[in-house]
Amino acid sequence: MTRWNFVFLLLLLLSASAAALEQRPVIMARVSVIGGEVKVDEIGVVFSGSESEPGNEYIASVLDTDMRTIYQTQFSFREMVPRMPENISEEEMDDYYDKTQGRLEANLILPYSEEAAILAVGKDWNKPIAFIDLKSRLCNSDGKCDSTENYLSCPADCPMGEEDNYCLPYSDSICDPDCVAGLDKDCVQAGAGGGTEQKGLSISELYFIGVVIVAFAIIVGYNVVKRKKKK
Ligand SMILES: [Ca+2]
Ligand SMILES: [Ca+2]
Repeated sequence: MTRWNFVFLLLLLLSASAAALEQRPVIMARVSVIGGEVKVDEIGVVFSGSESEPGNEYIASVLDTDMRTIYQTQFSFREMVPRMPENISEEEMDDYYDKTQGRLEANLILPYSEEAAILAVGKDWNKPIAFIDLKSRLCNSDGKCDSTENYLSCPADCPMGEEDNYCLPYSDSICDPDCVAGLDKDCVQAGAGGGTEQKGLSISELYFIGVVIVAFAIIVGYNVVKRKKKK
């Protein structure tokens, strides 16, 4: 291998690993089956570089409102051994076993698209056993930020400056109240409770704006004087 080939290979490897780590918006959904009923227990859109666990028993399809497939992947359910709650009576224990025995679970990571409307789950791609409504969970457009919505999936209901339990530390002049003050540079500490608030303009920013205004005034003034002299 020549030296340049080696350098090229190294660059290729570096870019491949960077791509593997790249964060993209995904739908994270915890799907469970109890007594044949398929449910979504938790769902939300987050930035992530992870993939679904590999499997081949079931097919998950993300469909748009016209039932066209946007994305399809294979997965398997795992049998879950639920954690027993503490201080539980015998009666409650029977009830608990009935509810949780044979419970299957899968964590799906599906690429997010605004078109995503339905999650279909089944053993055959053309015979789904469950249709789960994604739209109403990820963005129901009712003007209220619900627990399964956030800025990524529903900016209309969860605007950037309001709490949605998901920190996006963008330098966008808006303090994301879900971030601590150091993480989102647009936030400052508010009181001793660890809360944050929107940062005002800093001294250096005010100074910069002042300099720009003065420079602008000088240029305008200079041109006015020059024009007057010409007349
Ligand atoms: Ca909502
Ligand atoms: Ca911000």
